[in-house]
Amino acid sequence: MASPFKVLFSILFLFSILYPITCSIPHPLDSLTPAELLQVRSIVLKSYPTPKYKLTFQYVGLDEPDKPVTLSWLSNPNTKPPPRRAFVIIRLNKQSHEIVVDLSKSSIVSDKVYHGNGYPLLTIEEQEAAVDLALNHKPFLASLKKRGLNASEVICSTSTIGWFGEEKTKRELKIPCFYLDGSINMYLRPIEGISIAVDLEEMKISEYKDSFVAPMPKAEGTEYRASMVKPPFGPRLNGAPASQPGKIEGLKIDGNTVRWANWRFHVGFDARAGPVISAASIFDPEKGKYRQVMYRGFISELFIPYQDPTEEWYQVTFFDLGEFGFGLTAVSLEPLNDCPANAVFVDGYYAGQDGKPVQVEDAMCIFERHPGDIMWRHTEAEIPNVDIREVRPEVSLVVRMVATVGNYDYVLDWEFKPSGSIKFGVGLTGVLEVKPTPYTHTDQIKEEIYGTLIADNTIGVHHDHFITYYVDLDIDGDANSLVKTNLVTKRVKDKKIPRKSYWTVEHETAKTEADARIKLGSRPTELVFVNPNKRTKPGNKVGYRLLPGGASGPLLAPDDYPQVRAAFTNYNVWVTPYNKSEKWAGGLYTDQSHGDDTLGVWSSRNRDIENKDIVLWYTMGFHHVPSQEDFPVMPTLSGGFELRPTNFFEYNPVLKTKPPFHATWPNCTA
Ligand SMILES: [Cu+2]
Repeated sequence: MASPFKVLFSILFLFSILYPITCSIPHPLDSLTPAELLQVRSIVLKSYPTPKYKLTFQYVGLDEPDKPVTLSWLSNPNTKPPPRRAFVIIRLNKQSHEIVVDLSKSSIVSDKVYHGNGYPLLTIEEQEAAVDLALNHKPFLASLKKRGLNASEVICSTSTIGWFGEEKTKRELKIPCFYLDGSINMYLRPIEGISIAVDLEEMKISEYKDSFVAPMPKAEGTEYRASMVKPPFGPRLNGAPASQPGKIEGLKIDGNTVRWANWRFHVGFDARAGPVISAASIFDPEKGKYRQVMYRGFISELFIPYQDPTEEWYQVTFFDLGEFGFGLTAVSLEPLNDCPANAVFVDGYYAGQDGKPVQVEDAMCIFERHPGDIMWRHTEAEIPNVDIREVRPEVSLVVRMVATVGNYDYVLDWEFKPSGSIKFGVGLTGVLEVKPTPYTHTDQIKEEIYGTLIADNTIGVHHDHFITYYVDLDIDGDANSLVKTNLVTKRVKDKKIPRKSYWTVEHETAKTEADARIKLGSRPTELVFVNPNKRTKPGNKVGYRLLPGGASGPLLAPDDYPQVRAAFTNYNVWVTPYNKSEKWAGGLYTDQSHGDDTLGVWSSRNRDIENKDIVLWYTMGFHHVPSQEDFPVMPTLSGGFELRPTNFFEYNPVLKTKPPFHATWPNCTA
């Protein structure tokens, strides 16, 4: 029998390895806690008591302190943190109210009615209520009967309606419906030809049309559950090598501040953005201190215009963050499969429509990635009688969240490398949005079908995914500039030299916002964000450069309504001066927005951006021509970009990393 001490010790040990998270002093950028969400609710309801007022909480999030206040606290975290405030959007009497709540004083600081275009984030509850209305709508039940469909096998979802030049708009949703009947892959079984709209303010059906009966794609072949798929099977794949669950040597999570290797950063969770990374700094052993890299980074918008301009489909132009929210659609991660064994899991909280906190268990994971790559190496074979081989394996720390927005799953990774790089990764997987068709073979098709015939009676509709990141870089301080390092070809002037040409660099500092609207790939340029006030010993300006991923731009006409609303995708790179209110590239009120509050509009003010506190907006784009491999569930398609130190350190920052301790390699010849 184990001694009580040993048992206690074992429990404590287990606790310490499973929970490297400790609580400490609050950080000014901490997301609102469940207790704070409840406090916000009670403060707002005190002003608008029920049942007299019928209000809904559309968004509740941290109203972050002004940046100088946070920076001042970060430079001396032992001082009292600034007062906690919340930013709230409620709907009340068909109006959007913007309310700022001071939690320390339990009071409302401001309460303004928004009179502009567009509507706030949709709540999950109002979407569910809209779906329920449709499912109980008698004409809809009659339409199902006419098609011979069993109502108990019908599942409905929600679809936003966009804006197409209407002078007056109503807060409405469309309700697309699907037929299970032998499948759980509902999105591949749409009931086409029926249009249902719901007025969210009146909470009633505002339009019902049954225009035509379309074929129903078959259920066969749509299964993806391991327990249900039929042979022939693929190979059984190996899992990652075993490691202790939740155990990462050297990882320390203090409240929401993560320390690992030479990195320190703060992790937050927002109903709209999902993960928010703040105050990312890297330790410089030569300077003996942490140096700032990024003040705040998050995904600002995700625009998905479908390319089928027919009556039934033209409205399908989603803005997933501003309409549905990445935090609201965050899903619980599955240990070992969504995240490796060493992962530490973090819950997320948002306010439900009634203002009460909703928990997303294991919404984010933090894990060490061992990709099997080489961080750096060199074999020196030229020196006689000396055997030199130095190798360091690559290792990084990843913060991951998955947002499942209806049919699509987005894997969002923030990866920190000891070399100083930050990699921003997105993986697209899940189920395609499809349209039924009578066709079963491409030879039958004599018309434009706006997609690919990916299975019998099933068109995977063409679409794009444009993901826009907000990255407030503070390279070694907040005054930064964008320097375009243009690579230019020169002729050799010296006639005695047989070489005719070479390339060199010409530096061009972006003075105003117009200089920093960049379509990637148009010319050979390195985009370097520098602190012009800090130089290395040899005199280079300290900086970070952007390593873009595959770049795509919009293909819609600039005057097309969805593109006017998504003008922030017109360039892959924009740089704006920091402005606390400019966070959401498609505008704060994105649902049915008119494009009058986008990054494109802010940038047209052409403000100074040289040696200023600046923000990088990066848009990665995917043009998605569906293929059969995307059916019935799509293998992950990945994209991303990287910010990499460039003359930030005096020399290779991972030169002196110590090689890891490896488990003894089995010696088969012994
Ligand atoms: Cu896609």
